Amino acid sequence: MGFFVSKLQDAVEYFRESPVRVLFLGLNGAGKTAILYRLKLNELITMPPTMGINVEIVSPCEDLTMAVWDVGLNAQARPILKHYCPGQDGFVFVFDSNDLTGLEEAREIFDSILESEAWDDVPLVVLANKQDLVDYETIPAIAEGLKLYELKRHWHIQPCSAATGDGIFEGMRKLGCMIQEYQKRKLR
Ligand SMILES: Nc1nc2c(ncn2[C@@H]2O[C@H](COP(=O)(O)OP(=O)(O)OP(=O)(O)O)[C@@H](O)[C@H]2O)c(=O)[nH]1
Ligand SMILES: [Mg+2]
Repeated sequence: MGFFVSKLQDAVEYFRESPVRVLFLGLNGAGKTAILYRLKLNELITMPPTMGINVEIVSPCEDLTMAVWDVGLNAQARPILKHYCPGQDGFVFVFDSNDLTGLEEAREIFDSILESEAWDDVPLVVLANKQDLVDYETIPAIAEGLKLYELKRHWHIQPCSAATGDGIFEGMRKLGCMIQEYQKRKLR
């Protein structure tokens, strides 16, 4: 029991001091990089399509530091995606809520990534981005299209907009809590 409590304390300390590793994935143009820089600078920064990886340390709230890997998903990158999975503590899938025609392609990428055993039970947050551009409820359609209800892992879907900032910090704080729970489960 004493050993377990001390392990738990170590995990909480580790979580406070070291950045947790989070991987951002999603179709091209979904808004991954815009979200990353909204988190980092709290403004909308427009960047060219990502040709490699952006890595930034961000702090969505006190006591939570994340090393975010934003991977550009061009055709060459897709086959090697699974190599980014090992060692990640959380996984964010960014989806453009204003383009529901992308759901099928997104689901294919989603399936190919989730096949990787390296994901274990790593928690997932889906950021339903670009909510500033839609005037109807898109969350049920996105959850259905990505078949989130069939997943066996812990997941959460968060409406958000990198343009206005709405929902971004909430989504990442939720992911932080889910990662903390995940790390506790791993110690049991
Ligand atoms: N209106 C609106 N535009 C957004 C939002 N998020 C991103 N954008 C715009 O969408 C475009 C693509 O955003 P990026 O962040 O570059 O998308 P990405 O997912 O990083 O794309 P790749 O690097 O090609 O994979 C840019 O013009 C952004 O300014 C949003 O919430 N609302
Ligand atoms: Mg990008």
